[in-house]
Amino acid sequence: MAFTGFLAASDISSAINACKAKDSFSPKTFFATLGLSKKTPSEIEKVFKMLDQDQSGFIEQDELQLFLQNFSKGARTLTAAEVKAFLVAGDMDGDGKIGWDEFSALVNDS
Ligand SMILES: [Ca+2]
Repeated sequence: MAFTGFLAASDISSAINACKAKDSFSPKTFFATLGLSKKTPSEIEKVFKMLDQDQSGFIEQDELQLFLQNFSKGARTLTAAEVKAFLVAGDMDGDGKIGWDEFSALVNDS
């Protein structure tokens, strides 16, 4: 898995398991469980680039929906309500997607 180098597999499974139930996902809780805010900016950027599957420079809604599957292939997709809440938490300029500065602010706030 792409993240194995700097994220502990046990932290990834804890984070995934904590939001198994639909509508239980919280980006801040997820990032906190991963310990992502303690990683270096370049490591956090690697995670951002992985989530930005089409390399557009933004994490769009379809990519947010598949967010968990980047960490664990068998994970569920996020519900429409969770995608919306993710944007409320992270999309500071209201353009409907999450850019690098917004992602890094969200991670450092978790
Ligand atoms: Ca994108």
